Amino acid sequence: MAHRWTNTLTHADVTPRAAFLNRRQVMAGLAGVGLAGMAQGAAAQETLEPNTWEEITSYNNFYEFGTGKDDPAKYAGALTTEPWSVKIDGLVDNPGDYDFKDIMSEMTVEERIYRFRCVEAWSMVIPWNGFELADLLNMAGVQEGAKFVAFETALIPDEMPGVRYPILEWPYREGLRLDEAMHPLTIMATGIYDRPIPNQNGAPLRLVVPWKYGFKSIKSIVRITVTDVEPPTSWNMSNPREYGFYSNVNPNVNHPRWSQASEREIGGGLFAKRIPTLMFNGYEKEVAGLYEGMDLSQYY
Ligand SMILES: Nc1nc2c(c(=O)[nH]1)N[C@H]1C(S)=C(S)[C@@H](COP(=O)(O)O)O[C@H]1N2
Ligand SMILES: [Mo]
Repeated sequence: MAHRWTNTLTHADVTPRAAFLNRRQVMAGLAGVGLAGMAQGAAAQETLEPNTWEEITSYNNFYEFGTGKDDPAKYAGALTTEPWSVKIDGLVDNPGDYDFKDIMSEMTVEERIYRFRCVEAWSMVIPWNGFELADLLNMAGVQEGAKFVAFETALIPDEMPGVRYPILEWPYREGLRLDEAMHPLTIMATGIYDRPIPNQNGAPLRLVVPWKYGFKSIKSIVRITVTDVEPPTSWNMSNPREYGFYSNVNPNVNHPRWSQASEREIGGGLFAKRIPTLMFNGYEKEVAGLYEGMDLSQYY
């Protein structure tokens, strides 16, 4: 039975287009609501040129559709994203199957643009539309004793040619510590460039955690579980030495098989330059406090 909210927004709450565009220019490059005033945001705005729609939607990792960078663009179109529901369960006051449309009617997505750097072996800047994961978790009502949040991607073998291969244990799984999940930079993305998020990027909703490596950003989410134990994650299960639970961007902690001190910018063509990897992907000021006192080479 789908859990339903009353939509408290009226037409007057919708931001007029002109104000919205103006606000976009004013808004800090690294985030939307709540973070616009940050000094680092102003600096980031100048340097954070978003990649093109073409770049963002044609070079993807979504192994359920194959391991080639162009497989998601080729095959993810077959994924049925409507209707879509997200099960929220575990240590919450209001567990249930939440219809994606109901979630969207409750969130003020159109007001928010998060222009985040996303890195792994390559880097892009993507102008996401979405809302803070905290808003969704607060709606579900996180209970006392909760410590982690687990996520699962849809597993639809008929529509996902890649899941025939046991490259990862399906469904794709990810997890965050509760304080990471509640941080305002942790978003649920539902759009790119003011358009619905394309299937290859994780329609209809995917996680974005800009200070962590790209693989933490789980796509096409169907389940969110609030729990008191650290949840298993797909990449950690497949190779625990190479992929830890935290996976924070950190130039000082190398992947066992390659240096993570620099990354290649997508969009630079043949001569794509390598740029130095920044601690926490440039969001150190905002998130370093989450890890105070932790040895990040042990908790990688
Ligand atoms: N379900 C699912 N989510 C996933 C992946 C995947 O294979 N399956 N790949 C991850 C990896 S390795 C990366 S780098 C990012 C890529 O996101 P993008 O294609 O939007 O750039 O998605 C992450 N989310
Ligand atoms: Mo990745």
